[in-house]
Amino acid sequence: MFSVQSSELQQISVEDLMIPAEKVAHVQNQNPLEHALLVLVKSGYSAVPVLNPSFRFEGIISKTMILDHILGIERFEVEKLSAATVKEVMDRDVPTINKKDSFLKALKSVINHPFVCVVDEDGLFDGILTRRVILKQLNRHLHEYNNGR
Ligand code: 4BW
Ligand code: 4BW
Repeated sequence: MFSVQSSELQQISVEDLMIPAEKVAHVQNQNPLEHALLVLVKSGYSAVPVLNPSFRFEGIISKTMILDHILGIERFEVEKLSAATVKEVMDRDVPTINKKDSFLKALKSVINHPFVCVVDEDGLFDGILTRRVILKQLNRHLHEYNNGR
């Protein structure tokens, strides 16, 4: 049987698979919601990381969180987009991972989240690890295993 434990997957760390910070769309905690919505719509992503001005990871913000925040009784109260900032709406309760963590930990972390932020010991943002990259890697190993039999 295919064993994740016994394969070369054990040699791979988060660092080998992550999308580095400079390629990740992000917003700052002090940005108005309007700016965050613009970044989300223009980038095409459903959610992006939130950083503070010193590049420390704070949480994530999604289109759904923003729309939920501006939803009134009968209409979307779009004027709230300039009145509120990202830090009032973002989700802080999200797991993070370290670039030295193993493939197995990475695999587990993306079961419940489409992406997980990679953060160092000082809380600085290193990048993200996506479900796509993890599944691609797993798929490659499954094919290599099957072809080798
Ligand atoms: O612009 C895109 N390019 C490509 N190649 N694929 C995309 C793009 N936008 C979406 N996708 C695909 C990916 O397979 O749709 C999936 C869901 O996107 P999402 O969640 O709902 O916007 C993508 O899956 P994924 O690559 O595993 O990424 C999971 C989530 O990670 C995305 C988004 O919230 C975040 N993300 C990915 N790359 C990012 C990013 N956030 C900021 N900057 C990036 N470069
Ligand atoms: O209500 C939720 N509960 C849990 N446990 N996780 C949730 C929930 N809402 C979102 N999530 C998480 C999941 O990891 O955020 C991801 C992105 O949600 P999305 O895309 O942008 O609404 C969720 O990833 P997923 O479970 O792999 O689901 C991927 C996409 O499939 C969702 C949504 O478009 C669709 N989907 C999943 N379950 C659905 C559903 N659509 C309708 N009904 C469902 N029960």
